[in-house]
Amino acid sequence: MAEEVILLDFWPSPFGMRAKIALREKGVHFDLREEELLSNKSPLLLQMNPVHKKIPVLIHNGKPVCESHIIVQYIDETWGPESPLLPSEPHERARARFWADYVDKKIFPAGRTAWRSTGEAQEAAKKEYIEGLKMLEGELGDTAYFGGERFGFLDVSLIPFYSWFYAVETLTGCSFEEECPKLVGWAKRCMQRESVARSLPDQHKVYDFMSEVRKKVQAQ
Ligand SMILES: N[C@@H](CCC(=O)N[C@@H](CS)C(=O)NCC(=O)O)C(=O)O
Repeated sequence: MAEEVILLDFWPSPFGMRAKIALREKGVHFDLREEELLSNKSPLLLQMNPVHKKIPVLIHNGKPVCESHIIVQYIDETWGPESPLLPSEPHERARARFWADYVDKKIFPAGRTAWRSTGEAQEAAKKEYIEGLKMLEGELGDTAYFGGERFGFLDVSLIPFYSWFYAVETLTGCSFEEECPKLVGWAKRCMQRESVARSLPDQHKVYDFMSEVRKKVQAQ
């Protein structure tokens, strides 16, 4: 029986990007459905993720999987066992999951506050964002990817945020190349992978989107 794989997405979402990268790493064909997230969530999204009503949602043969890290792990367990994203050794797996959780708890909220706010709030969030990225840069060390020589789970978790770098730099006045050059080198290496290059939107398009959201947030 032919498999049906649908991904409910919203193009600037780093969470959606994770799912797209993982599917492309595994060579899975999927039907990408763009949601009108800000104005009109589809009945399918509300039916498939009634708890959070958020994208991404992966629908595999009619069954939904929600939450980006859970989706990436599901993809890893379902397809392409010859090219795993999570390491096989339990402690290495735990380490990858720990830092991926750190990305969601520290990197995402600090970055979001940095580009949406102004003044002292922006400065504090920018500092936190840069500190968080430096921490991850230390974790990367001198290896090609977070998992060593292989592109893996933590790379998938973090690389979407590279598409936000230009917007965050422009809206907050900082340079990631100066602050964390090794991490930027890692990001450029990831961008050479087709799975990543096809899944990350143009940084200028992200900037235009964020500038519009920012105007709305600040007018409230
Ligand atoms: N923890 C979730 C976060 C997903 C998320 O925040 N999705 C946003 C788009 S970036 C969304 O669907 N927002 C719609 C809403 O909040 O109503 C994950 O990892 O998938």
